[in-house]
Amino acid sequence: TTVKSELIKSFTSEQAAVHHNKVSIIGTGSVGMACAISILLKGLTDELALVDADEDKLKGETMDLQHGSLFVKMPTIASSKDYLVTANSNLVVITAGACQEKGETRLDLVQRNMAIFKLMVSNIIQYSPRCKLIVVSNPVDILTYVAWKLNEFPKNRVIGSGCNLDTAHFRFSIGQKLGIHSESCHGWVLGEHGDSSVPVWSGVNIAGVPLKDLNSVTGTDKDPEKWKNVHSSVIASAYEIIKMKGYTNWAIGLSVADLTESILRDLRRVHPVSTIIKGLYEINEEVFLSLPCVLGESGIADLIKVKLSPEEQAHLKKSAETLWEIQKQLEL
Ligand code: 6V0
Repeated sequence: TTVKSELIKSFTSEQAAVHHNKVSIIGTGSVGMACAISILLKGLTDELALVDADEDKLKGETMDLQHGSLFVKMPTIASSKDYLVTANSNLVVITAGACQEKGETRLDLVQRNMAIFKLMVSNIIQYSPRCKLIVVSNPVDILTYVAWKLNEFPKNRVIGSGCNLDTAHFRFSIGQKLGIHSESCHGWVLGEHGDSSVPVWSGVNIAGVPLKDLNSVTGTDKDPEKWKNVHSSVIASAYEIIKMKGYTNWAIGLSVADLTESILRDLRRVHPVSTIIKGLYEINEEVFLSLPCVLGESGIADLIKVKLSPEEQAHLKKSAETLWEIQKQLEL
């Protein structure tokens, strides 16, 4: 006899483990783990699987998380280098990727990440053919395209985290200027994640009051209040944070958990995420840019047709052309 057999009387041998809300995270770096903890704390999943190429890091992160089980309602947390651990996932979040090396061009980095994605995405699909994918790794719009293109994944199930973070930061900064919580400051940053994102100033409003109705030059160079700087700081801050702490992770983790909630709970909330934009806004290239998307259990269920100014539309078109210049050189 053992202590366990003395203490516990076995009641059934039936395996009842039917998981409906399994989430897998590929890459247990700073971003992957911020996604993991944010998803766990929201209680969104009944099984979490982690995958990383670095086995020591993977094991260390998994054990560290598991030891906190006492304090939150932690589901099963499994991890392995082998993608079998991700089998039957409802949602897979990709945060793995190579970092830009000294002297390496953006194209070289994309090409290197593409090789990683090729293997990763085919493994994910093999074990979870019905899953939704959220791509976080950078350059996110191009890698979302790669994930879609390589495997002919249905377009509704490949989602780039895109401008979800940029928009959250934009709304936070508007809130800081007004003394109002971000949730009540409405506005959208669309297009390419990062340096060339497009703030849609015409839509920025608080309680239905558009800031542009109060001053028509809001967001332009002519504005004496310089609201435009709100967007410039969205672009600059990633570099600033990386300079100070080496990486960014908390806000992206929280924002991915918010997307996860809409998908797993089939909420049909609207988020600015990266999707194939071909055929809209006179864009004819197969590129992924952020638009307001309705997210639910099918992934991207619908798109919202935002009315853009001619300048905003031209800006999107230019981003599309820039991305396509890179994408057409990729050896898929
Ligand atoms: P990190 O801390 O270097 O983590 C990356 C992880 O990926 C490491 O643990 C690696 O071991 C792992 N990895 C590398 N190759 C493979 C592979 N082939 N298979 C499995 N695992 C692998 O980076 P960090 O977590 O800081 O960032 C991850 C990615 O997120 C980067 O590409 C960032 O640029 C990107 N971000 C995207 C944001 C967005 O808004 N879309 C925001 C922040 C960061």
